[in-house]
Amino acid sequence: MDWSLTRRGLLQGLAAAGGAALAARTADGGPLDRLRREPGWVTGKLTGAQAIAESLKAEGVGCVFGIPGAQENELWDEFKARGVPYLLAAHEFAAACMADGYARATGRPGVLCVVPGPGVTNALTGLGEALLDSTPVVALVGDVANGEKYRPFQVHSLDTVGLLKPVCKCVLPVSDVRQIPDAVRQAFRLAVAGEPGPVAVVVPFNLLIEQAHFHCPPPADLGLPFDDAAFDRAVALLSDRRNRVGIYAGLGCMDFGDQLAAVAELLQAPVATSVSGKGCVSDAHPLAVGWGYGPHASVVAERAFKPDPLHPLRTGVNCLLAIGVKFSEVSTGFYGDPRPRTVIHVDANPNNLGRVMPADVCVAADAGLFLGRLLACGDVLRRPADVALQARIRQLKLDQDRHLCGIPPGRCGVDPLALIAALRRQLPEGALFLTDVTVSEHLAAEYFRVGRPRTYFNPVDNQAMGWTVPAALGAQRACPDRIVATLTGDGCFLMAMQEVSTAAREGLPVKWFVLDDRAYHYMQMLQLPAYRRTTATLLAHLDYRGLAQGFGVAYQEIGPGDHLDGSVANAVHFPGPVLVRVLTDYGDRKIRWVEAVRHRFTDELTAAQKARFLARIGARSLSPQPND
Ligand SMILES: Cc1ncc(C[n+]2csc(CCOP(=O)(O)OP(=O)(O)O)c2C)c(N)n1
Ligand SMILES: [Mg+2]
Repeated sequence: MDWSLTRRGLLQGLAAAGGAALAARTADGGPLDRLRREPGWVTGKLTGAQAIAESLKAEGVGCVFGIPGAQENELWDEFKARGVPYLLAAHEFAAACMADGYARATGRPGVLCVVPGPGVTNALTGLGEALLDSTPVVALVGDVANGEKYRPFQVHSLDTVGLLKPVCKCVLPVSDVRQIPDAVRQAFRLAVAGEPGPVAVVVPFNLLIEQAHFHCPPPADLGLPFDDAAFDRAVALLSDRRNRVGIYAGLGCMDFGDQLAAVAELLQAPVATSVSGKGCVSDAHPLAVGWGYGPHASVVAERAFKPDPLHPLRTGVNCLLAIGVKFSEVSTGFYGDPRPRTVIHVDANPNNLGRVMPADVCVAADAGLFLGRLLACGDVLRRPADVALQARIRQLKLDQDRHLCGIPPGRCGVDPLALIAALRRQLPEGALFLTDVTVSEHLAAEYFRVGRPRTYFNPVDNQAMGWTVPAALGAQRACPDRIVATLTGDGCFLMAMQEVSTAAREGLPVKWFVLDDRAYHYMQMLQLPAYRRTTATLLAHLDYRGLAQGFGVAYQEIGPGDHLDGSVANAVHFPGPVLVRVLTDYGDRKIRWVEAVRHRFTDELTAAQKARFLARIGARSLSPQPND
C-alpha cells in the first residue's frame, strides 16, 4: 500500500467533510490521529509536560540548560523520556548565560529551564544580558499552582511574571494546558523576530500533569520588516558622490557578512563594527577597519573615517550608514562616536532608530533584506575602487601589527595586551573567543582581529561579570568541534567559577584564560584618577592549581618568564577543559576606551561638579591617600 498517498487522500477527505472539527474530535490517539502526525506538528493526547517536550523537539532544540526543582521534575523527566537534550548547570545565572552563549554561537534560540522563586531570581542577570545584547533565548519557567489548585503561601511563590517582564522581550503566561504548544512555539518565533531577545513561557506546575488532546501546527513565521519609502531616501543619499560613506555595522548584520562586504565594495566605504558586530565582516577584508570609529576604539577605524593627511583635499567619512546597530553606551565609549554630517540608520527595531545618533533617514528594516536590496541597486551605487583608502587601511593595520609585536615583557606579570596578541596569533580562525567584564575587554575589542561571524562574544550592555565562564560552555555545547577560549578577569571568574565543575562533568573542553592580578583593575582604573585612591578592589589569593584539581580539569600557569605563544598554544590545543592562570601585571598600560570615556564624562560635568572633583583631587594629592 502507498501509505503517503492513502494519508493524503484521507486528509483531503477530511477537509472536504469539514475536517477541522472532525480532526479536533478524533485527535485522541485513534487511528486518524496516528495518520495526522505531520512533521513539525504537536499532536495526540499528552500531558502539559509532554506537550512542552514535543514542542521543543518540533523546534529542533539542541540543548535545554537549567536546574530542575519540585515544580518541574515532571518536565525534566519528559525531556529524558522523549530525547530532548539537556545540560544541568550549577547555578541559574550560569544556565541563562549558557543559553545565551549557545544562541550567540548559532544564531538560534538558546533554551533555559528554571524553577520559580530562586531559580528565576538567579537567572535574571543572565536574561538581562540577553535582553540588552539582543540575544534570542527561550526561558521555560515553572510557576506555583494556579486555578483550582491554587493555595496561599506556596513555596517559591514570588511574582514570576512580574520578575521576568523587565528582563524579557516578552513573557507568555500559560493558564490552560491546551495553550502550551502555541505558547512555547510562539516564544521561538518572538525570540528571533525583529531585534532578537529573551522570551519567557511561564507554566504553573499543575498544568504539567494535566492532559489534553493536541493538534497544533507550527506557528507562522512573523515576517521581516522593510520600509520601502525610507529605503528609497537612503539610496538617494548613498548614490550622491559628494557623500563619502562609512559603514557602522552591528549584530544585526552578523549573518549577512557577504552582502555587507559586497555593499562596502560597491560604495568603497570603510566598515567599522560595534563590539557585538565584530566578525560580521572579516577583519582581513581590505575595507574592514575594526571596532568603532571614535577615540575610544580601534585606531585603524578612527583614522580611516577621518580625512587622510596624505590627501588633504579629500574629506573623511561624511555620510554614516549604520546597519543593525543601537549606538549603546559601552560600544560607543559613552556615546563618543562622532556624528558625520549625514546619518542613515537601519534597524529591525523602529524603537532603536535615531535614539542615540540623530539620523537623517531612519529605515525600519531587516539588515539582510536592506543589504540585499542595496545590492540590487548596484548600477546607481557603484563607485570606482578607492585605491588611496585601501592603501591607508592596509598601512594602519600594519602599524597596529607592529605595535603588538613590540610589547615589552611585563615586570611582575604578563601584560594583558601581550596575551591578547598571543591569543590572536594562536587561536585558529574558527575558534570561539569570549571576553568577560575585565578592563581588558576593551583591549580585546580594539586589537583582536576576527575572521568569521559568530566567533567573538562579549557581554556588552549588561556587563554581567562572570558571563564568560558559563557562556563558553553553552557555545562549546553548540560547537563541539571548535576551540572555545575565554578572557576572564579574576574577579569575574570568582562570580561563576562553579561552572568549571560542569565542564569537567560534561567533558566540555573550554579554555578559561584568567587574568590573575588579585584586583578589580577595571575599578582601580576608574577610581584612581578621580579619587586619588582605590576602595574595595582587592581580591584574595586563590590557589588556582588546587581549584583546577578540585574541579577535575587540567591546569596551566603563564607567568612573565614563560614563552607566551608556546604556553597559549599548549592550552588551546589541549583536548580537555583547561583552567589557565595568567599572572597579570597591568603596569601602566593605557586603554583608549578608559581614557576616552573619562574625558567625555568629565566634559559633561557641570562647573560646580568639576570644582568639587578638582578640590578633592587637589586635597588628596597634598596628603597622599592609602590605596586598598
Ligand atoms: C555583577 C557585576 N558586579 C559589579 C560590576 C562592576 N564591575 C565592573 S568590572 C569590575 C571588576 C572586574 O575585575 P576583574 O574581573 O578582576 O577584571 P580586571 O579588570 O581586574 O582584569 C566590577 C566590580 C559588574 N559589571 N557586574
Ligand atoms: Mg582582576
